[in-house]
Amino acid sequence: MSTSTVTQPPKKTNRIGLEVISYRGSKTTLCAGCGHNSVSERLIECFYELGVSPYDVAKFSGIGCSSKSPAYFLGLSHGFNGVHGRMPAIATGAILANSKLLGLGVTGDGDTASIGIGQFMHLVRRNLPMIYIIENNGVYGLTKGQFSATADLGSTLKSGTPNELPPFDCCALALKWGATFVARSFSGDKRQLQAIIKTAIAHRGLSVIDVISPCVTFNDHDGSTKSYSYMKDHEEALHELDFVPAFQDITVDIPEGEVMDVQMHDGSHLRIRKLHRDFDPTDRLAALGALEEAEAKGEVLTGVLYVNTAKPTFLELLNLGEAPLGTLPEAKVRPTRAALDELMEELR
Ligand SMILES: Cc1ncc(C[n+]2csc(CCOP(=O)(O)OP(=O)(O)O)c2C)c(N)n1
Ligand code: SF4
Ligand SMILES: [Mg+2]
Repeated sequence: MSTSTVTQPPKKTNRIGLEVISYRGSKTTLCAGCGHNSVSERLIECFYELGVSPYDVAKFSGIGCSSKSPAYFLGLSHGFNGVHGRMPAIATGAILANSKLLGLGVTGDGDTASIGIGQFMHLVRRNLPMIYIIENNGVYGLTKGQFSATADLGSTLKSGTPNELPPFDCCALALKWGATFVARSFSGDKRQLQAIIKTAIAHRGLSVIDVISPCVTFNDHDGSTKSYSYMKDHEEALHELDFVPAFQDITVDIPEGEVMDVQMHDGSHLRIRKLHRDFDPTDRLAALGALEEAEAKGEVLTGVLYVNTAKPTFLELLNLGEAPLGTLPEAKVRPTRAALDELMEELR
């Protein structure tokens, strides 16, 4: 009697030997078609393709459908679901305690621009090294679709009620407050969003990514400016983006002509193929101007708006050193009895 052995094809793994399943999370409970689900998919792909260890990532969020989404990707990573709008404070504490972690914040437009605007402002000002993704649908999806502070003037609720307050543009605000990486994308633009997330992973500093991410249940109707059909008609891509990781040979295949390469801290490259615009993503004023111009035309400008690799991060400003605070022995982080007594004497 002959025996035959069935050989299984080798499992596909990334450069650190992990399969894509190691980057997935639990099954989504968000509505089918919600833009936030596409963002989760892109995060899984980008972290897998770049071979980032999921054990080195710390996910942070607040409250909202968007803030639930970290449960649906990078299930092996650390995670903290904070109070509504207060994720930046938690992320700041965690990254200060362990600067070796790659911080990944996922939040909503309500979480960031309504209740959390003050926290967002200080996070940007400090240039804390982390990725900060705003899944922007213009409404509070989780609490049944009220307008958020990013809802456009004249945009309507499902009931037809128009928004009468001017919106906050999170990219323009981040640029004003000194952000070092600012980008906007659309959850339906797979290629562009992938290139932006990969560049943000390579950036040392705060990366603000505002992703228009339609809420199919409460804000995907004709009067909405954050719907799939509106975005299809009004998205204006600044440029075609490509990301070349440091571990790939970057000397090959650099096309001639209208191409600009921005080198990131780790040696990776953000490669920009200019379309019809002569846009320089290292010019902050030009980025602000382009946003204003697009708003006046009713366009949604997407792409990498600004990159600054020179500004120090919050960790560098604090001169924290290489070893994470959380790993230092007690003798280094706790004043001695004698030092405390001396201090008390001085205060008498
Ligand atoms: C302190 C506090 N205030 C209000 C709420 C109610 N609440 C929960 S989620 C949410 C808005 C979420 O909107 P967004 O951040 O845009 O997320 P989305 O659901 O649209 O993804 C609000 C107001 C809360 N949970 N906590
Ligand atoms: S209510 Fe809106 S934001 Fe929330 S999961 Fe459904 S589609 Fe997404
Ligand atoms: Mg929202």
